[in-house]
Amino acid sequence: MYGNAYIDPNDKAAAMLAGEDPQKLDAFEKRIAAGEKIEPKDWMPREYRKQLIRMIEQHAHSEIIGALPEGTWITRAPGFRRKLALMAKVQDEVGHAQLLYSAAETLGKSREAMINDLITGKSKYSNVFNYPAFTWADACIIAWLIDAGAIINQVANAKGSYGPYCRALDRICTEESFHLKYGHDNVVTLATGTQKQREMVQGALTRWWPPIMHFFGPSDKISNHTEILMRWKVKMASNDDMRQQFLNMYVPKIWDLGLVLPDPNLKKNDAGIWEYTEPDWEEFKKVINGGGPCNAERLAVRRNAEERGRWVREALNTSESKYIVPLA
Ligand code: FAQ
Repeated sequence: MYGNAYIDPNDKAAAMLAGEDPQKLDAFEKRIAAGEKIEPKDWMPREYRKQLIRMIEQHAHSEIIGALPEGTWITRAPGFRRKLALMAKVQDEVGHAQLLYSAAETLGKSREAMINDLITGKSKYSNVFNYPAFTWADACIIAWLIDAGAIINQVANAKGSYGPYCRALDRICTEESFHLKYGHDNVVTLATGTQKQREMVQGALTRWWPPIMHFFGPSDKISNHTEILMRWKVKMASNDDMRQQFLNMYVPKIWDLGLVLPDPNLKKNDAGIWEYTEPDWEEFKKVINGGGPCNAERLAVRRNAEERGRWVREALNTSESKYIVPLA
């Protein structure tokens, strides 16, 4: 019961739900427990709405910012076939952002407000896209392993409770599975290629491993939102569980290619749990709060796109003929 009654200050969930109508809250939680989807016009606690906006918005930002490190490789991808495939992938990622912004809009935050929060640095987006893609192999590692991580997260969360987000995730996962195959094919080509190609892909893997370990979010011991998000089936597994799933599926594939992971403590123990060196959470915090190697550059690109596209948005939103050239 979380109405206006006495709230234990140590009970985080109770504090978040203070002031909610206990009967409505109870009915809402019963629907979630029964596996029903919550739709935009349904009653929902303020905290559920707030958490969903935060998470879906950050996810949408990650997709458009995520298009940037790979996008710079379109003109330099080796061969016409790979250029075409990369162009299609980047286009898909931007399309994912469109789906996700639309899903977040159903909760009452406008797209303009979301974009504004991104370009002013108020909103977060995935840590991984704040690192540079130095070589073609970096773009290949992103397409294989970042997409793999994204699929693990999104296939699970597509079974969650908020209808518009789950439907967007279903569509996104289908497209991501093509990206994963494309990324895997590129990495296999490099790992089974010349000495120079093998060194290039090994270098990229070594650079990307720490950000990939961070990608699933802080360890469960220090995650802020997992408890309430799992209670409401927005997140269907904890950060550590998703990280374990990723390690279980991809470490053997990486080792099969003869590649080396830069963690001497990485091993599967007798209980089937992957052990690893604790990721550097201070570095993670620095990067997600604007201090990574590419944060300033990524936001500058988005700000520029926003400025340069202003006249198009104005033209679409106006009924005046300022932008229409009269026919002679
Ligand atoms: N990066 O309490 P938790 C993709 C923040 S899509 C940055 O554990 P939560 C496709 C978190 O926001 C990739 N920040 O948070 C693609 C919170 O800060 P706040 C994106 C992170 O929400 C591929 C604080 O840390 N995917 O890659 C990260 O319960 C290739 C405390 O953390 C999604 O967004 C991070 N990695 O769990 C595109 C999926 N992790 O808000 C192009 C949906 C945590 O309190 C090329 N999101 N933080 O200031 C989720 O599943 C969850 O939000 C987690 C984090 C699992 C990311």
